[in-house]
Amino acid sequence: MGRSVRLALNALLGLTVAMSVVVDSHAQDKKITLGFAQVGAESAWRTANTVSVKQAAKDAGINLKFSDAQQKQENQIRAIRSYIAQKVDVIAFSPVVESGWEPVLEEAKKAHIPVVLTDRNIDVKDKSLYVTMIGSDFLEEGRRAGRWLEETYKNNPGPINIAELQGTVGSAPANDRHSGLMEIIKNDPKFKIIASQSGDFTLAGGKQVMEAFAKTYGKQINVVYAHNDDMALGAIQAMEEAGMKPGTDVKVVSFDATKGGFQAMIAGKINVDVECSPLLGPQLMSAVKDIVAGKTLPKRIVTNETVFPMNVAAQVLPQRKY
Ligand code: GZL
Repeated sequence: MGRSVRLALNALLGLTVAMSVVVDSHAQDKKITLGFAQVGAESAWRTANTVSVKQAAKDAGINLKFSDAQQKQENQIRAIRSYIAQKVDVIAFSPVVESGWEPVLEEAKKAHIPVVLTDRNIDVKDKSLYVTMIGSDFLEEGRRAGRWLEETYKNNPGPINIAELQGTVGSAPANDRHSGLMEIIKNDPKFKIIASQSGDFTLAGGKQVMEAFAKTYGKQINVVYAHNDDMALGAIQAMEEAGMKPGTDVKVVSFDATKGGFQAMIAGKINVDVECSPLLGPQLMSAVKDIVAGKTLPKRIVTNETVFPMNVAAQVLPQRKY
């Protein structure tokens, strides 16, 4: 091969390498845009979750488009469609309920926009509609609460009557916190759920439902099983207005382990709080960067959590972040 041809080929190779470095660094410099469709602002947990997502996006240099669906599925679907139209790099959302997502997720798939679920899961046959689900194991949270009840009442023959304040109807946390409890107590006849109704994860909802339960069942209630702290705090108000003593006459089991839940435990009004961490922002942003970089992720990323009985609340509260 003549010298001139060799020189030309070397120059071409050098140019190609230079171009790939430019393209690659340009690709690395391109700011990732994430479209996030949040459930709403229904509870202290949700507020802390929103703060975590927004702060983590800022820390990661990710351009965040954020929407609040006010706990309505149609608003979340509308937000996801708008992110598809805006051609964001990744879509993430916390599904307000488990069903009804296939059509809009099919549209995201057709648009080649990867989807990440955070906090709550969805019930779909085609698991390729989302890359991964980052969040708590609500079934295990329910089991943890059930095990606490079994331990607390192990020397009590019963009956132990439970009034349940359920979360949003059809949501994964409400379904699974109930199922997890039932897994543990279903074979122990002394436990009986005498009342169960949704308070939609809000303080007002918990208070309203508990007012009705107190009127109908009064002193028959031994345990209030609230699917989150906001409803537990509302139920505490209702019980005190009805002359009941939450935390002593009536044991209160709650979820989330927010600062409000800890303060109620210190006041002796919540007996145990099952942790459910809203601090999912950093894990979400790391997953988004991995997806854009072409890495494969596990289908499920579970957050590690624990259970706080009231007797540790005072010493633990200073370390709590939400
Ligand atoms: C649980 C989350 C629930 C919280 C509630 O991960 O989806 O929704 O338990 C919140 O406080 O409203």
